[in-house]
Amino acid sequence: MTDAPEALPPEDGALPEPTRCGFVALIGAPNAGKSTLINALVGAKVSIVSRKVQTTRSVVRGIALEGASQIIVVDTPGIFAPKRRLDRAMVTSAWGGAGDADLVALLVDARKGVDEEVEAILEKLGELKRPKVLILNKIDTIDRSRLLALAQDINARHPFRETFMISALTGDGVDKVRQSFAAMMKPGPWLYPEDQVSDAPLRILAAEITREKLFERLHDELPYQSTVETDQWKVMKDGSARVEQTIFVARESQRKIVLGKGGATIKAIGEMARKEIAEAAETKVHLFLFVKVRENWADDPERYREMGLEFPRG
Ligand SMILES: Nc1nc2c(ncn2[C@@H]2O[C@H](COP(=O)(O)OP(=O)(O)OP(=O)(O)O)[C@@H](O)[C@H]2O)c(=O)[nH]1
Ligand SMILES: [Mg+2]
Repeated sequence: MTDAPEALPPEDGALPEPTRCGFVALIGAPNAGKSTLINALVGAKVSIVSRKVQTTRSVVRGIALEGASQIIVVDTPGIFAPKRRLDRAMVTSAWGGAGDADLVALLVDARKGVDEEVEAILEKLGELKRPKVLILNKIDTIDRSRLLALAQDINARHPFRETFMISALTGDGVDKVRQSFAAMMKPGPWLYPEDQVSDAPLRILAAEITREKLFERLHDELPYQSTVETDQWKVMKDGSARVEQTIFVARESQRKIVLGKGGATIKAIGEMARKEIAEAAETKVHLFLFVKVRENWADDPERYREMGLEFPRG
């Protein structure tokens, strides 16, 4: 005997399927494709993506719908051996996100296979008392035959409830993942309205979009040594938004790079960011970017609060 109402044939329409809801944490090494997958599952851009490692800094939640299920997908920073303070905060936040979830999905770059980073995550995964699934990503880049061997190898190290093979980039296999997640959610009411795709306020998403453009535009260490904050979001009489953001860098030389010759670089970054922020906000946006040198921003608790990260002491 259960309390759940019996399913009726859909034509009847009298009793809808009971709703389901839950949290799925996506974890994995940096660059595995976690943010690409969350965007594909949600069907909207909720998390920024780049070719570089360590793009995602804090926990980002995207909201996917499948049938009567609301799936809250938690994107986490890549897990790696942390060195700097910001690295430690990111990795702690990733494991924290996994510990709170109803289901943990480990994403592995199939082309890279089991390297040191994946091995370290697999070793620690046993401590996590949560149902777990394995997702092999980037199958567009490798041979099917290698894929099966990889799935077996990883499952021998840590048994997963299910294994998926997908390409988050092309969308191959993503629907199947969403459907399986939906079936694994517990019966219960939805936590977010039907049309909401992310729990992040627009000002946070806007700062992330500008950071993504910094990643795209600038090379090597610079993106890691910078952070972006939205200082002001003002709705104007005509409905448009005036948005002011500060890009923090660690040194004067970096400020020069971000500005570019005659301000050309910051102008290009601002133009790309403005377009995408306007899309996300569904209104016209006037974007003002400022670049400030804060030598020790990566050791400043205030910056961590803005990113939604716990400040690691010591
Ligand atoms: N070929 C291919 N590339 C992919 C696939 N999924 C993601 N990528 C690429 O891999 C790179 C990293 O993707 P992200 O989604 O930023 O990876 P992430 O795991 O969120 O990375 P961090 O936030 O740094 O931990 C980007 O260049 C993506 O376009 C895929 O299925 N196939
Ligand atoms: Mg990411």
